[in-house]
Amino acid sequence: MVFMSNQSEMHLYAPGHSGCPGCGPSNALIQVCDTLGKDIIVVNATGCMEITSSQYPQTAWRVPYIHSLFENAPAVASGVAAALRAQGNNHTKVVVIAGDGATYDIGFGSFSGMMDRGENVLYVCYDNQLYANTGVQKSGATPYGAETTTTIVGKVHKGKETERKQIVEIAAAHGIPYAASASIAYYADLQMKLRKAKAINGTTFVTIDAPCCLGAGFDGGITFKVAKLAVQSRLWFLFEVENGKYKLNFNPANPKPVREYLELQKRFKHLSEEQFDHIQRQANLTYEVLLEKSGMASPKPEQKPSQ
Ligand SMILES: Cc1ncc(C[n+]2csc(CCOP(=O)(O)OP(=O)(O)O)c2C)c(N)n1
Ligand code: SF4
Ligand SMILES: [Mg+2]
Repeated sequence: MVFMSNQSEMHLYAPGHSGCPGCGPSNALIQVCDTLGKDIIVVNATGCMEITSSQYPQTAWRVPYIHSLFENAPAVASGVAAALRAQGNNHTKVVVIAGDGATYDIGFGSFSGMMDRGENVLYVCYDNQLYANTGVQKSGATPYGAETTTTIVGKVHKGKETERKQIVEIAAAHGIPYAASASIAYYADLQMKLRKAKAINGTTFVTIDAPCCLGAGFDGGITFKVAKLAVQSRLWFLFEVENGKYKLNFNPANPKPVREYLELQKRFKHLSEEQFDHIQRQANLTYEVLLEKSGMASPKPEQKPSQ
């Protein structure tokens, strides 16, 4: 491991990990660790960010780190939080870091249990919308229309046939004090959400759009462009749910067409006009719903009861 001369300039997630050049999730980890600081203990589920960060005898983590399984990362984090409590330590934050496969699908039971118990843990999902580590299978976060090795494109099937799970809403429905959606392309917003989530004594959840250049099929040099366009075209939203109250943090009132985002990625190269239209309609609809939930929708004309 190479150490920099000026220790204060070091990222807490070190360069030299083996993520692909332009890897969105690796960048998410740099932003997460730098924002949360040294006083954390990371519990990492399996996935690309575990494989590329912690191959013995090397590690990219400059904070205490435990690798766990999909099925029990939130349970392990709950145990660490209990141990800290028993020691009278009320400053170190336990942070789960897990992919979308771990969060939406494989480890969801454990995640749900942790939220139900209200453990003092911050759960961060780096959402690359697919199972990257095992060769690009679909996850519950994979968007409609995307091609993966398990949502194939051929004569009958044209990519994923269902929509993404609404994971922030699902987390918020557990009654946790804070759930939020962020993006690697909006650092100030991400920092605000992580700091807020860290300060709360209870279970908090932040999911981060972190595009995977290899799995989605684009050049690693445009990862931030892809992430930014997702937000600008209303296919990813920056919002938070604090004690049940929704807030849209960035209002893409003059959106880019979804096509601009989709056409940058090979996983969408087969899309038909009908599929583009479907995705555009869904994006607009999700926006309207979020505006409504955030109390930002323009008031509807008064409806008179029929006589
Ligand atoms: C219980 C279990 N099921 C499946 C696997 C195989 N597996 C390892 S990594 C992975 C993909 C994880 O996807 P995600 O959580 O999105 O992380 P990413 O690889 O995208 O970073 C899978 C399916 C496993 N290790 N354990
Ligand atoms: S496959 Fe995707 S998530 Fe994995 S290291 Fe490469 S860019 Fe990152
Ligand atoms: Mg993933």
